Amino acid sequence: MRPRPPSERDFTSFLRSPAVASRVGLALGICFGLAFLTGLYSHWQQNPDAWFPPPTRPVWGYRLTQGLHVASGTAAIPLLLVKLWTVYPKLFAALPDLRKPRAALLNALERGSIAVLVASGIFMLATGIANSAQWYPWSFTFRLTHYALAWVAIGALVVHIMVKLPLIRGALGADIDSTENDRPGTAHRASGMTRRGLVGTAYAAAAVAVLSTAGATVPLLRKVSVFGVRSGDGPGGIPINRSARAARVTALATAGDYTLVVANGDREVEVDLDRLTSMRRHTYDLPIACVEGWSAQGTWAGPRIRDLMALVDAPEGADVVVRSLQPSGPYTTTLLPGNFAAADNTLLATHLSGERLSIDHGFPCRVIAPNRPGVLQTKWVARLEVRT
Ligand SMILES: Nc1nc2c(c(=O)[nH]1)N[C@H]1C(S)=C(S)[C@@H](COP(=O)(O)O)O[C@H]1N2
Ligand SMILES: [Mo]
Repeated sequence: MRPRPPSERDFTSFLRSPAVASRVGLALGICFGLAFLTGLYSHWQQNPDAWFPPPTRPVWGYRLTQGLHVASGTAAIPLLLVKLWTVYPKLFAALPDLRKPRAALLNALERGSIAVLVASGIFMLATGIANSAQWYPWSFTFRLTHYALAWVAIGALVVHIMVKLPLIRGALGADIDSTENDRPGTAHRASGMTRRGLVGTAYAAAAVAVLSTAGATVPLLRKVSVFGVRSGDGPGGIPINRSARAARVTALATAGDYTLVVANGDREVEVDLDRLTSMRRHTYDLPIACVEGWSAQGTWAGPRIRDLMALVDAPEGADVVVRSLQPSGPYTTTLLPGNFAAADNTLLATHLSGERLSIDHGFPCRVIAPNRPGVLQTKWVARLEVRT
């Protein structure tokens, strides 16, 4: 006998039902929506040419939004797996009658949006997870690709929800064990697991996934966070993202003749180490909040960027370009929008936890500004200049 492809009716489990799919799907949709919004915010934060700059307050803002971004993406992984398992038989559903164009069109739209949604959704979660583990096994730029595909995924999700709305409403409105929305061929014998059990397990798996990674940003969870990518160890209680050695900056950062250059057009002032550390020092508790999801609070001290820019009579509120001693790499030049450059708590930190900054945290000095992605907290600063 020739084997035949499976048909929808071969899948008889009553767990694979709209009742389960809509409940798990609702949670998944919330995760995708939250990840999308917090992702847009992060993208805006990192875009130096944004129409208007992000606010400098609350200082923990980015720590919260990026923590939520990574947590919602993490929670989405088990939910997506359960959702795909639940709806898998629909892949083998009979094709619509082409003599009914309206139904055929809707069906094509439905299948097309699902294909795009599944592919882009898996891409988003896979690249996100790899990124939060600091693994970049690709040659495209992560941020732009992750951002572009986010629009594709959210667009496909909106189409999917619109097409399915009547079924979603019916399934969510009815009791979870109601059979009225079930696929044809569903068997109603009790099997080992109930629908409630499966949905509860999916939610619990999502919660476990979040708790086992969230210690990277919530210190209280560190003990249960067995898969947390960052421990929270490191000088001054702050993890080290890229070490001085990895950035090939050790010799330059420890050179005896180091001077910081502050520039406003042609006007330049050289600030040597003695002068830098004898300037009026301010102390603030501010987090480093990495886009990869980990974050940690530190007690930073150093001169205000504002006071340094005043040495060259920079206009108040001017944008400042920050250049690192680091010879190459994506974070060697960053932009401090004027509102950040002018803020009281934007420092060129020379100290962490009362001690001189360690080489891996950016010795001789680094930018620490409130409510900013970690990637913009430039280490081993060589030059501050007014943007022209
Ligand atoms: N010059 C330079 N600055 C940098 C980086 C870098 O690679 N080079 N990494 C950034 C990133 S991604 C983060 S999260 C923070 C981490 O700072 P930390 O290593 O002191 O924790 O530094 C930022 N500053
Ligand atoms: Mo980072």
